Amino acid sequence: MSALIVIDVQNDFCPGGALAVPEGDTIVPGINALMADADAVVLTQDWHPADHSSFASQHDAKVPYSVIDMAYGPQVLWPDHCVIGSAGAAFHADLNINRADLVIRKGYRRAIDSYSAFFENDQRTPTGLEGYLTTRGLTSLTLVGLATDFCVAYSAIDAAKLGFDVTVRLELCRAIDLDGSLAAALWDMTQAGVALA
Ligand code: VGL
Ligand code: ZN
Repeated sequence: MSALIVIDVQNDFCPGGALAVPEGDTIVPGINALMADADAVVLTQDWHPADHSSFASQHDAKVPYSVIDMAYGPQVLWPDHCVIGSAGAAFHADLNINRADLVIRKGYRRAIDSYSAFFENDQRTPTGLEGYLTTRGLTSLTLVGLATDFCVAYSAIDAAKLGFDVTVRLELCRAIDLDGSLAAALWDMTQAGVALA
């Protein structure tokens, strides 16, 4: 059984949003079309408290897109984005959210960011998605969404490590691409056994 996992198709990651991914909105019609073929559809939603530690605004003299050391390792600092309950955190208005069986939120703990839909950035704290998919017998996963080089890649790599059969549909993803992060993410996904289509 197959699940379509739609990563973070939220207003803040689309043009005009706080952390806009170029062309982030252009993938929405194709994602909606792909939902028809899936046995299950899961949406993820980046969901941060206003004082989240991944926001540059929470650190003295730090600018967005710089990197700091957190307790769990290096962390990129972002513009404030996807604040709980805000319009920016809402799904893109054209995304077919009614088709979703599950919405999984992530990044709601102040001290830990969470790119992956499976584990937070400490690589240990689970979101619960593995258990949901496993108990429903959903072993084959297709991932699409935003951003290719952060939340999509981290989710795909964790899924492959957990033993799921994983395909990323690159034409239905868009990247932030900071300092070669897209090329690195494509390489890391391939190394982890993720199929790139
Ligand atoms: C994401 C940066 C910060 C993503 C989320 O969805 O790729 N990137 N939070
Ligand atoms: Zn975030």
